[in-house]
Amino acid sequence: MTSLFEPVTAGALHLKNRIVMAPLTRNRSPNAVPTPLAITYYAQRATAGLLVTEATAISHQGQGYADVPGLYAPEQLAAWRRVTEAVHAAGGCIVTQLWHVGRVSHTELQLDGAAPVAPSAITAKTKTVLIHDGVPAFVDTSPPRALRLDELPGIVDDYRRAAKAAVDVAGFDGVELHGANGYLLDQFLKTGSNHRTDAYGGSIENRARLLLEATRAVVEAVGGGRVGIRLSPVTPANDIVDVDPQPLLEYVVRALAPMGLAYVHIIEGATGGPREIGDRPFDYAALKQAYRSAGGTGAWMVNNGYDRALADQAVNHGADLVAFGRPYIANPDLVHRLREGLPLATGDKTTWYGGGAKGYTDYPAVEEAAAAAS
Ligand code: 8OZ
Repeated sequence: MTSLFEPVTAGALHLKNRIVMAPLTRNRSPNAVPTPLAITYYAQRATAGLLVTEATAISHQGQGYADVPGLYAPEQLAAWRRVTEAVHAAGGCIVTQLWHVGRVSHTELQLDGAAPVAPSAITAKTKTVLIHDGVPAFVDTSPPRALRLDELPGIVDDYRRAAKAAVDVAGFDGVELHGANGYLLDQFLKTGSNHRTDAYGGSIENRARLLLEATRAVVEAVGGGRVGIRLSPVTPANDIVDVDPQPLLEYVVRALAPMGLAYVHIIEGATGGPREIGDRPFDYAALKQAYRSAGGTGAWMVNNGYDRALADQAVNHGADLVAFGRPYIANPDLVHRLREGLPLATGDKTTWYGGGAKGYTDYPAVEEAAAAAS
């Protein structure tokens, strides 16, 4: 029996347990700069084997929501440096999630009010978040323009530059490419959003090209052992859909296998929703098998709706890491609570996105809660 609480190695990352804090968007970084509250927030959660930061934009063009952080300006990197130092001082390991939202954006968030960019000029039927006078509001995304072929190398360079700066300047232990949830790389992968007729559209090989080029660039920049990637084979998040996800995702993981990645992070089902969707179940075991058969040695990280029992079952069936998202909002000491079988606190949804300390850094660990009550 493998235990969730046993150490594990994921590439160059030596993790003290198999519990991962999943990336969680919190919209508390005005001007894309994390505030000192983020230092407390992540340090409070440093008992996780691995912390993955909230999705963090690799470029201004990659921004799609109000007050999400970035990795493309010196003040952003300096602010993240204080976060990574605090996490390391608390004995934690932390990677940042590299994000380009593609079409899931709004002209108000783009440089000079430009249109968001996408594989094809198809508007996502989804919402983004704008904050006016401190009040978050969900608004429709703006119609995107299709990226020109000659712009794609620049986007790959943005991934490379952000990864290098994240590790060398901001002090992260590694990076995770956000290849999931209907953002740019997923938009290229899937047929609903990619209608291109050039080398980046059409066949599976072509649709996977940008994701693989970006991953290779990031691996060259920081070493494969410090790189993870998040994929969501079937989530409908952000209006994303593919006609035939099984061969697409199996192709992707086979192509990732020789890159020596630290881990592959899979969202099973609908992000933050049901683990089973549609009438054709996705075969996650076959996906993992495709990766291993092609020589992939990275840790296999599973995510979505896990509790202690399901997580125990997953590690006993060969998952190396289990990521917990929403439970981490209100349970900074989630590892302790899972280990001891203690009840989990539920977070206040009204403070998920935007605001300050309330609903962010004010959730106590169980011991603190007990001390306050006595
Ligand atoms: C919730 C709100 C905004 C963004 C994702 C980065 O779904 C996100 C996200 C989640 O991956």
